[in-house]
This record gives sequence, C-alpha cells and structure tokens, in this order.
Amino acid sequence: MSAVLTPSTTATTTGLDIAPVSGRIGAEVRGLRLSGALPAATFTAIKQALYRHKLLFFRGQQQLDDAGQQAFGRLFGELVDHPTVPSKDGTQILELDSNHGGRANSWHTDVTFEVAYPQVSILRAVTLPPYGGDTVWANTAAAYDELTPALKALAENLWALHGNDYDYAATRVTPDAHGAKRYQEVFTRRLIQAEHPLVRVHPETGERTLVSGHFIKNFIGYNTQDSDHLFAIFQNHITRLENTVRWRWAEGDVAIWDNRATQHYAINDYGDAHRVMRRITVSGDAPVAVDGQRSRARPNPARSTA
Ligand SMILES: O=C(O)CCC(=O)C(=O)O
Ligand SMILES: [Fe+2]
Repeated sequence: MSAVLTPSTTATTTGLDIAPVSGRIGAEVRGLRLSGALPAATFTAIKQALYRHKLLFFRGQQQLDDAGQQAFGRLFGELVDHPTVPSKDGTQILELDSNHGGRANSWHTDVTFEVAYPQVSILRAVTLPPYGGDTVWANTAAAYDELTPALKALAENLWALHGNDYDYAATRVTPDAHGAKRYQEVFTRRLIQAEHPLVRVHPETGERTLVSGHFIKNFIGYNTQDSDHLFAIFQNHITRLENTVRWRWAEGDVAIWDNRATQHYAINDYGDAHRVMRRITVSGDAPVAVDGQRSRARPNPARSTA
C-alpha cells in the first residue's frame, strides 16, 4: 500500500491511537503497554495496524523485560531461535551487542536464508549510544507497487538463492573491530540456503512484496554479473528514501515489523559507544510466488553454480 497515510484515517479504522511516522511505512502506537496479557481485540487491532503500516513503534515500554517481550511475541505465534547465533541464556532472544559484532548495517530481511523465514520481528532498545544508532526500514510492498509493468513481470519470474554466508564485516573500514569477525564465524558456522521467488504474495494481505536483501547470493539461471545488475535494480527501488522510515531510539522503545513486507538497516555511526538491542522472531511460512510455487530449501552441501 503506497498511498500516503494520515493520522485521522488510521486512528478511526483500528481503534488505536496511531500516528504515521512517514508517508509509506511506520507508525507510532501511543498509550499502550505491551504485554502477553493484552485483550484479544487490542491485539487484533495491533496486527491490522502492522499489516497496514508494516512497522509499528511503541515508546517507553520499560515494563517489558525479557520474559515480557517473549510473552507479547507469543501472541503472534511460535517464537523461533536464530538458526546459528545462540540465544541469550534461557531465552529465545537474539541479543545484538555492538561490542560483539551485533551491528546489522546492511539492508536485509531477517533470516531469508531459511525457507520459512520469520513473519514478524520484535526489537527492544536496552542500551543506546549517546548519539547515532538509528535504524531504517523500507516497505517492500510499496517498492513492488512502484515498478513499471515490465519490471513487475520480470520480478515475478525471478527466483534467488539466499544464504547465511553474507559477510556483514565486508564493507566495514576496520572489519575486525567490535568482534565482527567472531560474530561472522558464529553466524555462518553452518551453511543454510533457500530459493525464494523475488515476488511473494503476502498470506494475510494478498499484497505482492519483494523478497530481497543482502542474503541473496544470485538469481537462479543468471551469472554473477547479470545477477548483480538485477539485484541493484530492485534493491534500489526498495531503499529509495521515500520508501523508508528512520527511527531515533530511546531506551524502552519497541519496534515490530512485518518481516514479509520490509527490510531494515541498523546505522553503524556511533563508534565505540555501546548499543544493545534484544530481538525475538515469530515463526513464518514459506513464501508463495505469484504462480503458486513455494520457496524451496537448498540442501547442503551446496556449492551452487545456478
Ligand atoms: O540493531 C538494530 O537496530 C536492528 C538489528 C537487526 O537487524 C535486527 O534486529 O534484526
Ligand atoms: Fe535484522
């Protein structure tokens, strides 16, 4: 949905106090304390708002500890651990600690190297740097919508191989700083790959969204050079500034995104200052292409030339 949203239209349709933060993605929900014990009608309204805005922000959720974040997350479905990075002790929480390589400064959708990647991610700000450390999200449904008919047709016929062996540290000026090397080793300790259509049909909204981001290795049937050009065409539409929103975090803020309709990027501009975020993810479904085909796991060992 790429129409520009206004506060009055969204507030009256959901019963929540919702203020869009940008024209195409992201809205702040005010006056709610998140917990696992929200009334069903409130949770339904949150879900509807999430499908509409793709990304919701809740400020000042200091009442949420690890258990509370998980209890709230379970309202969406089963929580899933990250497939390679161990969860924080005794939880299903992925802790992103800037001192230990937790700096996701590259555009991605979470865990797309899995065939059924998470439907929703819920991120809580625990420790923040004095400046910087914002996160940016992009709307992959609006990006599809703005393509020309010819590019839509091309996109609908493309499939890509996604893998977890993306090197987060590759574009860093000092790649070994902040534990990035060790984090990369843990992240890729087991190769996981999946083939996804570039365009998936969202199971809740019926919208077409682009499945892209840095876990893409190549488009199936295309050589590296052509793949790189194709990737740039679609990825540039996704990350156009008009299609994004940027959030300046305060401690206790929570962001929830529809991982089937967004990408995100954590800006790494705070040097050695400490930043800690805690994320949970909710189990998702294998994408379905426009023609009804489903994403496929790519079995290992896979040294693909596809
Ligand atoms: O640190 C952030 O702001 C986001 C990190 C990230 O990519 C994630 O939580 O999935
Ligand atoms: Fe992420």
